[in-house]
Amino acid sequence: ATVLAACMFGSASAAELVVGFSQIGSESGWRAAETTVTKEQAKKRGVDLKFADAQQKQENQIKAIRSFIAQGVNAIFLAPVVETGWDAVLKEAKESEIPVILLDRTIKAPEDLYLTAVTSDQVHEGKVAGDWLVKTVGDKACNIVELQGTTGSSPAIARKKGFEEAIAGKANFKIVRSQTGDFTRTKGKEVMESFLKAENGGKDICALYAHNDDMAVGGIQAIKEAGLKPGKDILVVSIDAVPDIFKAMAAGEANATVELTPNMAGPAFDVLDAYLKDKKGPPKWIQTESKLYTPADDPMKVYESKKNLGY
Ligand code: GYE
Repeated sequence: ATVLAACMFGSASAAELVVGFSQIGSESGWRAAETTVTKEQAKKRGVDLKFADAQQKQENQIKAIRSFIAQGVNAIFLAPVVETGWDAVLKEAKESEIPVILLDRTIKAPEDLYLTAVTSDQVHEGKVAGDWLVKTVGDKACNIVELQGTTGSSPAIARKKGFEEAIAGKANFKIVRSQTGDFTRTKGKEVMESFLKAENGGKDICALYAHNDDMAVGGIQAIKEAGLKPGKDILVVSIDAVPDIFKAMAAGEANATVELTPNMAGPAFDVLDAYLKDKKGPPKWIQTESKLYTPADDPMKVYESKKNLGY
């Protein structure tokens, strides 16, 4: 009777927006925070969020997108694990007139296949990290080992590019080892162990550059187990600004991190609302900020402040 009355008198609440979110996985503290914030944002805005965790496999993300299309969702959020291989499934979403918004990573695909990408400037992040190292080390010889993010992902490609721009033309800086640690602590530690063994027990390594803090934290563990002092014998610079990197900084074991917010969903929902109202396409890139933190920034105070940012 209530529903009938509501329909008769038109007081039925506006149909709830249904958004399908294909999330990469929970490979890092940053990604887990992004998931938390996205669910909080959906709840706050009265959006029905259909969540799918792909365990870092692209085929699972493609399956999830197809399922969202079959469910007839109003929009899809996609954090694309790698840059390529999305054209076919995004064409299917376009044919079903379901807008797709990319979160925190970009893809190589015709721009008409997605509404916009909400991401940080990942080349800039790598450059900020490299510039910090150059300023800190000066003209001393510095052999660098690099833990890359997930192979083929936009942050891994971009953060490598930006860092190399910062050390370009500086003969005393050299990346002597570079390998993916897949953005995880476990793999980061494992690969750093192999770097240490290959570089005279780590004595020849001046700095570790990790594309995210989780791999840096794994690397710090490996450096300590090799009997060296992370943050002193081997400088540690990374990206994300997750709470645990500030604990490492407070302990003198990490030296710098570049922050990006895990709240990509807030801007994404705002753009989606505007688009559904006026069907005007937003800019293809909604850029979020990056900020350098070092031990001079009261790390434990920053650590505490991260508690209400989804961490
Ligand atoms: O830096 C890392 C996560 O795509 C920007 O993915 C994101 C990256 C982030 O695994 O922690």
